[in-house]
Amino acid sequence: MFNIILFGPPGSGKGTQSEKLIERYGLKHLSTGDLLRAEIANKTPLGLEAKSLIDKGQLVPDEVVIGMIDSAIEANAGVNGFLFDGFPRTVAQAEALDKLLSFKKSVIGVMIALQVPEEELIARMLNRAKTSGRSDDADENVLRNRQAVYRRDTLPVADHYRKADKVEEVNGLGTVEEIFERLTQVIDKKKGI
Ligand code: B4P
Repeated sequence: MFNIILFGPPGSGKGTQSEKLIERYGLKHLSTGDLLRAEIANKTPLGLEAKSLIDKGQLVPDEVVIGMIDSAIEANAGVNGFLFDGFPRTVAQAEALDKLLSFKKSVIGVMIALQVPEEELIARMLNRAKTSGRSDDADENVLRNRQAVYRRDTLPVADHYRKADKVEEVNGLGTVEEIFERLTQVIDKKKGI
């Protein structure tokens, strides 16, 4: 198994690039954002709790997302590898993920950290709000809060994987194709292709 974490601030293009990467490498895409939005669409109790936090730009509790990822890993035994998108977002989630993978005798192969300036992120998400219907994209105050939460709670996750020499930084500015090309170069090198 070759497992990848696609890391970066909200709006950095993780979801966009994940769609292309899973096709290229035959990976199973696990996006906690998508899993949570499915719970919200189905109006489950978990979805209702998650929606009130997401709409304020806050993170959903660690135990909730760790439980979702645990079930998803169990449900996908035998895949080539996982592409984790939007997870882990806290150091506690990273430690839990390392443990879940070790039960499967596996590890993270690489964490790719997309680098995008904050003003570009805000512009992208305000633009996405016009068509996505996502309430967490529509209000600039919420968008700024999501970036602040990222800096406070999520950036330390990169340090966690830096200690294990797993982090590769990639410029996230440019066309979707240009960025995809940069990502595949990093992954192919790591996989020894
Ligand atoms: P996510 O669904 O992970 O959303 P995201 O960070 O907004 O998006 P992403 O980086 O994937 O951006 P995208 O490709 O779409 O999280 C949503 C919320 O769920 C979180 O705020 C949190 O509350 C909760 N949550 C999720 N995971 C959690 C966890 N593990 N723990 C706790 N809470 C959790 O790109 C954004 C826009 O840019 C798109 O419109 C796209 O078209 C555009 N774009 C992409 N690439 C571009 C490019 N190269 N140039 C110009 N525009 C581009």
